[in-house]
Order: sequence, then C-alpha cells, then structure tokens
Amino acid sequence: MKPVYFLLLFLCVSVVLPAQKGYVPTTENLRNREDFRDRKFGVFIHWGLYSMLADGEWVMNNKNLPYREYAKLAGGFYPSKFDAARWVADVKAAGAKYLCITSRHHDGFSMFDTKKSPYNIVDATPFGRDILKELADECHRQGIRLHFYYSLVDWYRTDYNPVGRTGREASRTLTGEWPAYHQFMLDQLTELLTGYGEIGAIWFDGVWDQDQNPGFDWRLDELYAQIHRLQPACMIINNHHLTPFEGEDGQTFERDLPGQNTAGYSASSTISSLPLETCETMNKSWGYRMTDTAYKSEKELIHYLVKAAGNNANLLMNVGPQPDGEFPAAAMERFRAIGKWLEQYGETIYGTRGGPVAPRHWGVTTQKADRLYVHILQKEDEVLFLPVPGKTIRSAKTFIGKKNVEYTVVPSGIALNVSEATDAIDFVVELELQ
Ligand code: H79
Repeated sequence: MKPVYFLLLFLCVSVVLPAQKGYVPTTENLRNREDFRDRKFGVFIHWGLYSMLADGEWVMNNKNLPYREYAKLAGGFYPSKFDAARWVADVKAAGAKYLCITSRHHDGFSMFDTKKSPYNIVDATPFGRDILKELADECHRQGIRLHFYYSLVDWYRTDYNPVGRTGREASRTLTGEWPAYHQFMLDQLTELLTGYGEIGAIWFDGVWDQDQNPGFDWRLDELYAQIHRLQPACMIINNHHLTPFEGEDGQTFERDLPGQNTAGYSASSTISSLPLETCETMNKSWGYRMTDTAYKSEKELIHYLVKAAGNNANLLMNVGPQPDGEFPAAAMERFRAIGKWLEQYGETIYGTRGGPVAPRHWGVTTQKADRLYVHILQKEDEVLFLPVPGKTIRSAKTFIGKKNVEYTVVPSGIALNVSEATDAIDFVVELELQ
C-alpha cells in the first residue's frame, strides 16, 4: 500500500472528528454563558432506581447486578414524599441559582416521560409521574435555571454495542447496533429540549467509557447540532475530562478545581476560555448511599464555593435524594448553612469573576465592576501582599462592617494590614478600584 493511502486509512480509522465542526455560538448562547457564570452556585441531583439500593449510582456495575433483575426495582419505585416545589425551594434556600438533575444515568433508566423506551419513570413505576416535568415547571416558576445530566453510557440497552469499560457484568447480550443507540440518544435529547421549556444546559457524562475501543466515534457532532438547533442558547457541557471539543459551551471539572488534579480525572484537560464549573459531592457519593456519613463540614463546603469563584468557576454541589424523595437531613443542614452564609456574602460571589490575583494558600480574590474582594480563608500574616502591579485603589474596607483597612500601595502591588481578620470562615476585604 502506498504510504499516502495507508495514512488516509489510518486517519479514517483512528481519528474521532471534533464535535460540531465550525460551531459559532449564537448571541443568546453567549448571553446564557455569561448568565451561567453569574449564577456561580448550582445544585447537582443524582436520583434514580439506584437510590433505592442506597449504595451509590454505580451499584449496578459495582455489584454486577443482572440488568433484568435491576430493572425490577422500577416496580417498587414510589417516592411518596417527592415534592418538586419543595426541592426547588430547598435549592433556593441553599443560595443556588441553578440545578442539574440526572435525566438518565449509566443504569439506563430514564427519569422522565420518554416515548423512546418503556424503561422510564412514567411507564415502569407505580409512581407514574414525570418528575423532570414537575421540576422544570417549578424551576421556571421559581427562577432557577435547569440543566439536564445525560449519560452517554448505558448498562441496560442491548444496542449499546460495542460494550464499554463498564457495565460488562450486566448479563446483556449485545444484539443491537450502535446506530440505533445513537438515534435513541438523539430522540431523547429532542424530547428533553422540546417538552421541558427552556433548558440552561445539557451535561453529558461517560465519553471515557469507550476509550478502549480504537476508532470509536460517539458522533457527538450530531447530538450537539441537534441541541443547538432546538435551543440555540442551551449550553453543552461534557464531563469527558478532556479539553473542550468544538461545539461545547462550558467546561466542567470533576471533584477538582480548574487546574488541579487531586481526584485523578483531570490529567488530560487544560483550562479553556469557556465558562468553568467544578462538580463535587457533599459526602463521597453522588447517588444516595446510606452508609456514607463522611460529609464535609459547612466551612469546607463554603471554602470550596469561594475557591471555585476565585478560580473563575462555578460550583455544582451534589445531593443524592433518598428513595422516599427527600434530601438527606445532613445535606439539607449544610445547604441551609451555605444559604445563610450567601445571604450575607453573596455580593462577593454572585456575578463575580476570578480576581487578578491567582489563588493563593491564604485564599482567593473575586471581582465585579470596580470592586475587588479579597477572601482570606486562612490567615497567614498580619500583612497580606497582593501582587497587582500598577493598580491603585480608592479604599479598602472590611466587607462586613465597612471598617477601613490600612493599606500601602507600592509599584509591585498593594499591602493590606489584615491584623483584624477574624471571621473563622472567610474574612473579606473589599477594595474599591480607581
Ligand atoms: O455522575 C457521577 C458519576 O457517576 C460519574 N460522573 C459523576 C458526575 C462518574 N462516573 N465515573 N466517574 C465519574 C469516574 C470515572 C471513573 C472511571 Fe475511568 C471510568 C474509571 C474507569 C472508567 C476514567 C477512565 C477514569 C479512569 C479511566
């Protein structure tokens, strides 16, 4: 074979084309991106059949549960305390401005009234209610932006073929063909974008499931084009742990702040110029896990929110509702604490962007119009130096109480006297820029 043909063949087999080539976001989309950035704090909700087994959303895979047996959970799904108005009110009480809910997770069960498979909350459970619709109506009524999580992976369908890294022990015989599965996803996304009003974002997950099948193409371009055709403002965020592909409107980081890789998922991603988000759990699990009591403290959670803002990112904080349809009490306590803190400090978070000083050991900076907020999360010295060469300020005050803070401007930056820094959670100094 001539080298050039070989090269062409190689390219055809192994290159996965970038998604939605030549994508130009519309003005509404760009506006939605800025609105998203302004919202800063969202609540992630992982809820599905798995919640009943109270062992996390991966239980089907982790315990090698046969898919036909797992599916029988649907017959007993009756979350008697589910109340969409209550959930949205709880989200608001946390100070969150958007929520992202699992429309379908890797287990393949659709939590909405899909016509594309009977394996869904309306047709397969005695509950018989479309919780996504109820939530969408409440979100729109209460001014909370709605995002849908959508898994690309499916451990239930027989046309999820070739099988991926995960869900291999579900006892399925993969008889169907990939194009049928792709069409199913396209049809479901169409349902989600036509039946639930304005959707702020579709949040994909699972690209990594096919990373051992060489040359595999998710054909994301077609999914993305359809989403943008139906709702041009809708953001596409894909938790593929890679640098964003063409056609995406935001970038999410799993269990890490942008640029960090403590959880091990972010080794192959670089920070893009798209709106950023970091998603994290309150304890260690996404889906409800009865034995997981390792909740982060209120202080840790607030620090994470502040650090996300200082890193120019949103925080998407998870809750895994119980099988009865309520948020766990431990999660609610923490949401209320964050909400209470935000009532006081929201001005230094909402609508801000990361400040001019890169995140430091002592804390971070956020900025909005002519205000620069210095968040001291861990006081180190009496004098805090901000390396902002050439910046001059009109005033420096404590954010709470508006007491003057002494400062000195030198060519290389501003030195603040923070000997009075007290607040155990976040001591904020507000600088008014020239
Ligand atoms: O929905 C929640 C999780 O269920 C889902 N994403 C969040 C938001 C999630 N699934 N998996 N993960 C998160 C981590 C991925 C782990 C692995 Fe892999 C996938 C281990 C093996 C395959 C990616 C690829 C990491 C190592 C190889």
